[in-house]
Amino acid sequence: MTMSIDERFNRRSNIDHNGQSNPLDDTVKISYGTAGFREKAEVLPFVALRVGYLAALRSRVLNKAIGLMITASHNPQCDNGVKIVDPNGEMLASEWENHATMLVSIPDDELLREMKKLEETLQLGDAKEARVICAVDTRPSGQHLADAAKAGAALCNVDFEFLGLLTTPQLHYAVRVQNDPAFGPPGEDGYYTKIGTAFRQFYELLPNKSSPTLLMLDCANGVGAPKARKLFDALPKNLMEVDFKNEVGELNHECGADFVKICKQSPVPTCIEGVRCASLDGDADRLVYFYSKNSESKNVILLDGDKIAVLFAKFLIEELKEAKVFDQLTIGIVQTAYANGASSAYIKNQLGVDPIFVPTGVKHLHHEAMKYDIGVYFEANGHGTICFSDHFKSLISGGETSSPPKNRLYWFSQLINEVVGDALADLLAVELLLKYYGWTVEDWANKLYHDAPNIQIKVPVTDRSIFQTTWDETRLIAPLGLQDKIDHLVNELGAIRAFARPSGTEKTVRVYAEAEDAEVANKLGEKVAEIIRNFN
Ligand code: 16G
Ligand code: MG
Repeated sequence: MTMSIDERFNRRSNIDHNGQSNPLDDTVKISYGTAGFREKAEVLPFVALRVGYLAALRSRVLNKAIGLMITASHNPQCDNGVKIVDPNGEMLASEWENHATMLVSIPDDELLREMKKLEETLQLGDAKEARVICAVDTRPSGQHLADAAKAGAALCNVDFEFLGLLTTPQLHYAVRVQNDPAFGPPGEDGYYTKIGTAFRQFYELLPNKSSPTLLMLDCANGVGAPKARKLFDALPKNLMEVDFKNEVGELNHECGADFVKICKQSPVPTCIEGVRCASLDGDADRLVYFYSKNSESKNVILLDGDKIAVLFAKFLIEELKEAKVFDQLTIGIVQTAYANGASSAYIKNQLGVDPIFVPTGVKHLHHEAMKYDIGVYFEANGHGTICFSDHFKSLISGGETSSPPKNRLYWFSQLINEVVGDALADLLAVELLLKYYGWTVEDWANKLYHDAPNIQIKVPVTDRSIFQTTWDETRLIAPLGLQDKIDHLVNELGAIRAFARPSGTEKTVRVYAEAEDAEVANKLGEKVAEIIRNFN
């Protein structure tokens, strides 16, 4: 029986979700940011309900499964977030971000009217495949928010499938295979099967199968811990030796990819000198590597997203050249303003590809990367992946469709989670390439390029919206005069560059400074931070 929207809305009082009321006053605006809505968990139930409704609406419009991930990634444990995953496993289409922002910005008494308006404009039909697939990270608030989202989906009469704990990339995968079964085997186990098989097949093609060396894995006390264990359990024994750290404890507290990247320090517990270490973030879509040269010090040598991008791109370009298909494909390497200048120079001068720069946020990088047959994208913070076109896929399989081709390029592309940056898939890819090149983590750090000294500083601000930048985020256009001051400082100190941009996820302005000398970079960063602080 088809229920009218009034009936559905009135019935909601029977649903026990505690979440429909907007607790925010009119002065507080929250918008669908770089990675969905992110706030203190206690204000989010009404957001989860409305976003659950919107996800259901989108699934009815497209007659496909839509994903809903409840996570605040690397933010503190007390925060949470809600974001929608589109049917192909990618980020929500930008025109729907506006619907999302509008829906969560209105008071309760306008909600029904706006829902009616949306439903009228979008013309809902009979949608048998419509459903919302939801997962949560390990935050204590996750279950409650998932319940509120379920109540939201019920307002649109759409089935809600709760998959429980998953990494963000696993939820993206689940949504994609639900809508496109050819993408891989279904479910969480299907995910392990797909990337586990690709790992094993690539491993078989390695020229040198030396015994494994220890990897210390910092799991940020998050969902990556149980999921990485399951993944490694699905791999053949004796191919990897992993020491799991930070599996249980306060999420992201003094550990995890964001902490290591920003502080350039070893997470607690301190890593052992010379041992290859990797950190995941709270929802396991970011990965950085590091190692310590001196156990007495907390400082580490960092191998961030740029280093991973360069490693992947170098391998792909070499393989394409060897397979004599390099000239038949387009390759793009996408970075943001945070990419270390030395990585961009290496990509341009050594790999022969002009890097492309886009604003922060996976959606921008992914969108750009999709324009190429091979689109490698990474943010310096460790989020990234590679997109492969159909042309690439048919070229490397040489027209063979009955059995998978026996080449490294094919299995590498199968290992990569091309719908979104995936720390676990990227980790296995890095591990294989280090084996392939016969490199230690130190070789990887030293044989490609050395990072230009740099610093990132977070400056808390009361209103980040007054800080506006150019599209590529390298220059401030408002408040007027601030960029001139930054330019002046860069010149005065003889540094390379500095920029300030408002965060899309926190109430801060982020300052980045780069120079040939670490002291100069630090001094420049501090001075720019001071300018922002004084303005606030
Ligand atoms: C989110 C984005 C990440 C971006 C970061 C920037 C996704 C899935 N994640 O984590 O790409 O680097 O926000 O945060 O889009 P910021 O705006 O606070 O600097
Ligand atoms: Mg994350």
